[in-house]
Formats: sequence, C-alpha cells, structure tokens
Amino acid sequence: MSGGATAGGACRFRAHVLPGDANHSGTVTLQDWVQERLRRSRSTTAPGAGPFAYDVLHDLDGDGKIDDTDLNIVRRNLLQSLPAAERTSVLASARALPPALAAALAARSASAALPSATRDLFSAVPILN
Ligand SMILES: [Ca+2]
Repeated sequence: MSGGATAGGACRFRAHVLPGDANHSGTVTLQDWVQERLRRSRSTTAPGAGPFAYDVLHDLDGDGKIDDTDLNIVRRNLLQSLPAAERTSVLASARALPPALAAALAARSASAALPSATRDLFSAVPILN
C-alpha cells in the first residue's frame, strides 16, 4: 500500500521488467516467441483481426509494429525469469506489512536473489548511497 497506510509515509513501488515476457508469465518461453511470430508484421496501422491481431503487449520495443526486432528481444531473453524472491516480495508488499518487516524482507530478498539489472534499477533498495 502506498504510504504504508500512514499520512506522509514513504511511497514505495516496485516495477518488474522482463524484456520478451510478452504474456507476463514471469519467464520468457517458446510460447512468447510463437505468439510474437504469429503477430509478425502486425502494426498499429495494419492491426489485423482475431487472436493474433496487433497487441501493444507484444510490441516489445514500442515502435508500433511487431517485427524481427521484437522477435530478437524474445530470443535474447529466452528462458530468463524474474527471480522467485522478487515475486515473493511483491506478494508481501501487497499485504501492507509493517515497514520494518517489509524492509527486512526486501533486504533478505535482495541478498538471496541472483544478480539482476532489473532489480538494481527498480528495487526499493538504493543502488547509490
Ligand atoms: Ca516493435
């Protein structure tokens, strides 16, 4: 909960970014690649119709078209997953834990997870002191 349910409390938000995870499963899989491939050549100006019409979630670079660049984003990140500890901490933060407990869980998650540029950029833990 933003502000920790306290007026003037710190607002902490966490964003998870996994390039290529078009279906938001938490892992970039062959399914993401197939869905990209079936939407190839769709764009905002020629969206097509049906289940494989243009979908902004599959336009991974946001250029308005689904093309080889988007397929390459999936290919480069194939089998990458969000760290399990990150997913756990999202659930924990959604339950509005007391700030001290939330900070302890975040610190434990940060130390237990694999190195992650995404976590470094979007973590609640400062990367610069
Ligand atoms: Ca694109």
